[in-house]
This record gives sequence, C-alpha cells and structure tokens, in this order.
Amino acid sequence: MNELRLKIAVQRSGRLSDDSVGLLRKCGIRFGNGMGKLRSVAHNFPVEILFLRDDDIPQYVEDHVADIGIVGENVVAEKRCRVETVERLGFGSCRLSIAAPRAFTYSSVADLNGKKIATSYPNILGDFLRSKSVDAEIHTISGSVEIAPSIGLADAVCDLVSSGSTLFSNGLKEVETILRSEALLIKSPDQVDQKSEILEKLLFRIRAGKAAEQNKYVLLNAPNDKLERIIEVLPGMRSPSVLPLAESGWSSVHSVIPEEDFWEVVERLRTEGAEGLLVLSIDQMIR
Ligand code: PRT
Ligand code: ZN
Repeated sequence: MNELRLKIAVQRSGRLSDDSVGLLRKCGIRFGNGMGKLRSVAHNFPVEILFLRDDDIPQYVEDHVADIGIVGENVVAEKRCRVETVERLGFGSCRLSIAAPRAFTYSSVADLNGKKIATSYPNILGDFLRSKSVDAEIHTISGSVEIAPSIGLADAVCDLVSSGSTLFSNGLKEVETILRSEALLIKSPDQVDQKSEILEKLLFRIRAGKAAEQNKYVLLNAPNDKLERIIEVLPGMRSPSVLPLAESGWSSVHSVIPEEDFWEVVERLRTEGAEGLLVLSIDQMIR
C-alpha cells in the first residue's frame, strides 16, 4: 500500500531554492536533493519534495499535483491560480516596481499615460494601471526586462527589485512600487483532508523555527538589589527565570527577547547594572 505523503513543490534552481530546502531541513526533514533530481522522498517524515520551475508551482498546487508549494508572492499574484496562503515565510523579499530611464521626468503615475512598459508581470501591472486609470501599453517579455528602454523596446519597465543595483546599472530609476513580495507557503483551498494532519505537523515545525529566528536568548548576572529594574526592561515570553549565583547577593537572569530590539534592550540592561551578558541564538521556539 502507498504511504500517505504530503507533496511539497519547491523551486528547483533559483533564488528561492536554498532557503526553501533549508526551511524543510530546519524542520528536521531529511531528504536527498542531488543534482538533476526532480523528486525526493523524505526518509523520516511523510513528505515528498518536487523540484520545479517557480512559475509552474501555483498551477501544480491548484491541480493537486503538489499539495503545497513554496513560491514568491509575485508569482502567485501574477498566475491567478486558485490557491491560498498558509504561511508567509520571510525570505525571498523583493518588490515589483515600475522604473523609468533617469532622464524621464516623473511626477505622478499619470506620466505613464501613452507610454510602453515592458514586463514579465502583465496581470499585476494591468491591474495597477487600471486602478490608477492610466492608459499605457504593456509589452510582455520573459526576461532581461531591464534592458528594454536602452534598446528602444519600451519607455519604462515593471520588474522585481531587491538591492536596486540592476536598475541603477541600466540607467533606470524606480518610480512606483506596486507589490511587496516574500516567499509564501501555498495550498489549494480544497486540499485533501487526510493530508491536513501532516500539514499541521509541518506548520508547527515551521512556526517554531520562525519564532526562534525572531528571538534571542539572553543570560546575565546582576546584584539582587538591581533585579527589579532589570526585570522591568526584559520583555520575555513570561517573567524571566532568576537563579541564585554561588556568590551571595547575586543572581543569574535568563530571558527571551525579540531580535528586532535586542541591541536596545541589551544597552538598557547594562545601564541598569547587568553584567556578564550572553546573547544566544535559539534553534526552535515553541510557545
Ligand atoms: O527558473 P525559474 O523559473 O524557477 O526561476 P526564475 O529565474 O523565474 O526566478 P528567480 O530564481 O530569479 O527568482 C525566484 C523568486 O525570487 C522570484 O519570483 C521572487 O519572488 C524572488 N526574488 C527576490 C527575486 C529577487 N529577489 C530579484 N532580485 N527574483 C528576481 N530578482 C531579479 C530581478 O528580476 C532583477 O533582474 O534580480 C534583479 C534585481 O535585483 P537587484 O538586487 O539588482 O535589485
Ligand atoms: Zn520563473
């Protein structure tokens, strides 16, 4: 009898591949991803990984060829397949923007009226232009969009941007951001029920890893008369653990602090008299 397995589609080779595979490995799932492989069955968790082109992932999920997929929000928005977001994954961040040659005088989106815009995202761009009542011509091309203005193919482009260096080196400036994107975990709205238990287990692990990445574990020593002020500074999951040190009158305080403001918290802890601070990364965090 065939073992019931959740099929997960990930990008085979590209910007999301390493992070997608890394995420599954961080969930403790062991599988091979040898060169040229299209499919891999995990050894220790009921999942099968399908390695595909990112553009195909939403359709494969809609068609139940894969049960879930990891793909950029930009691709999901463009493909308009019947899929829903299960989790935002926090990697593969970029934005879809309109850019024009530096010499183009741009003051508002109305300046795009009558212009030709090259893009690989005609659906998203079309919706945006309609929503702004702009009448521009969309020229769909599948790659190297950034060179379109310099070869006379278009007046502007609509493309993905992360650092902005591709636009810069092609003499373009970003004039409108139309979508902010990150990798998503998607599924079909009518997913097979028997597999939802496996998905729940996987999600539990993904969320534990995500929470861990967003927090740090902090240990410090403090004289007992300063403990009250120090504890006030610590946000923590609940109240911090306080353990007596061998040296009388001193304690060790352990707590969890959000990654985004840990430097500020650490500075305040020092001001309040904390010593011997250790800040550690957390591997998994289950609330
Ligand atoms: O072969 P396959 O079809 O699977 O891959 P692909 O070539 O279509 O996609 P790939 O691997 O380039 O990107 C996969 C996904 O990564 C995208 O769908 C986005 O969700 C995400 N992502 C994040 C990006 C970028 N950042 C990005 N910077 N995708 C593309 N770019 C390109 C952009 O198109 C432009 O050419 O990088 C250039 C701009 O980068 P900066 O840093 O110079 O601004
Ligand atoms: Zn692609």
